[in-house]
Amino acid sequence: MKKTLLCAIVGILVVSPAAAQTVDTIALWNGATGLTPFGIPAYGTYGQTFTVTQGAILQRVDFLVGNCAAGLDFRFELYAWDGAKATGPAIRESSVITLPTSPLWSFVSVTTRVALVPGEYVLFASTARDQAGAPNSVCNFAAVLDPATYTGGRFVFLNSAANPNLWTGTTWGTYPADLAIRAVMTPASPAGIDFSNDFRTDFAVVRNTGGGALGDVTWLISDNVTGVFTNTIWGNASDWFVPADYDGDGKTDVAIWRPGPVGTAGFWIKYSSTGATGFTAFGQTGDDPRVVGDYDGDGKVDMAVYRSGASAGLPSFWYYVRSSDGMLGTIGWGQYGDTPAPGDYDGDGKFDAAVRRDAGGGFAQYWLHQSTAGDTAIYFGTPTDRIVPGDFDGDKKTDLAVVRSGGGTLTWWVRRSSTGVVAGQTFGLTGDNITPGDYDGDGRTDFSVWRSGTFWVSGSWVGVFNRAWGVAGDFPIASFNVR
Ligand SMILES: [Ca+2]
Ligand SMILES: [Ca+2]
Ligand SMILES: [Ca+2]
Ligand SMILES: [Ca+2]
Repeated sequence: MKKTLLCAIVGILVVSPAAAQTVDTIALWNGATGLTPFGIPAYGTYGQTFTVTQGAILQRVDFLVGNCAAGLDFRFELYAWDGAKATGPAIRESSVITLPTSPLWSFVSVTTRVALVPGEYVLFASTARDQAGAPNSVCNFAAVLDPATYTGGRFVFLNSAANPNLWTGTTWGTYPADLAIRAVMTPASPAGIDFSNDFRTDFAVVRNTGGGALGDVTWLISDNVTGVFTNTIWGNASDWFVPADYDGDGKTDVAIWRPGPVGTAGFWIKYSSTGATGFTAFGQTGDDPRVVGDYDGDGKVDMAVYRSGASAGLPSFWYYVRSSDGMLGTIGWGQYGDTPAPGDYDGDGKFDAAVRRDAGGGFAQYWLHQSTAGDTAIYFGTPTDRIVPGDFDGDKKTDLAVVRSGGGTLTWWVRRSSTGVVAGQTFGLTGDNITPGDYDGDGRTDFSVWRSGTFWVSGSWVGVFNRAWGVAGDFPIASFNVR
């Protein structure tokens, strides 16, 4: 392959502190240097490998390509990288991008939100799927001809012609350079019910396999990405299911809360990090344990219960065990008749107590006790809506969200924390289990329901899809804290 003249390149890899893993070699590009030929029919695949060291959400990819002898179509792809070639299925594939016949650079920006686990990946542009009927063309890809510019990866290429199978089927070529590319990444955060820490909610149901009101239950888990199936017998049919990441390894732990008198009631947790099991006496019959969350902000979910005021006018209390020091935390918030609706509404990493209160006239008011932003009350929805916890806009702040049944269908109403704007979307049927989670791995909670053995997901990135899992009568775990 030929290249343009190497010009002096000054500077170091630019890293934004707020997005620790962002890769940006465009900042070092001299405005002229490029690699060629990218185009049709040969050398149709140009890519850049890169390394993710901590879970990250790839938000956007920018690059410059142009100087095309003829217009052409290509797609941008994201795959895992095995050291020699792309591997596995596409993590993301863009729609077709068209380059004009032009002597100029085109700045291309591809928004492609997706959570990535630590590892090596390859971002590449390829004409392989889009060569039919196209004229021969040669383009230039902006690049930095110093392979030490970015040490987490390098420029790679493939003479893939019109055969995309070669992406994963043959060893790629290398050349000492980095593409001029900006891969904007932000830290990923747990995706609700995620037993494998890949930032995607898993498909999981609990089944009464023992039979009867006190029958043993089995947790049946299908990993979202790999499809690997695991089952765990844990708890019985009269327990409360409270899956959460109690040991802070990023993986949801199988856990139940068993009601009973003080000293008997408590949390039975199967810790993912060690496989050990533990019992902690906490709470008493009548408490609501579905308020578990990270109240002290140390990255571990704290065991917690909500204890409603006993009668009209009496206050409610939230009790939790601080995972940071084992001490009891107490929050007085809410009153008899309220519905708990906790979350991290101010996005400081600490769970906030919150309740919904019937405000009269068919209105509901949410009273938030935020750990940093303070107390506030917001009118939202009706007192009979189902409360759906989640971060639907992906700003790491819990959004007020409900599901309302009407006319045989479900409407999801979300008040985005980023804008305060309320919007509704119909998804699901009356009677479905409501199973919010981030199933498509873009960092945003998706609308999802489970119906007689099938999860239906309206992915915030990928659109509607479904996955068969479980049978009628099972309990989908993702609905454990929907009220
Ligand atoms: Ca904690
Ligand atoms: Ca908070
Ligand atoms: Ca949000
Ligand atoms: Ca999503």
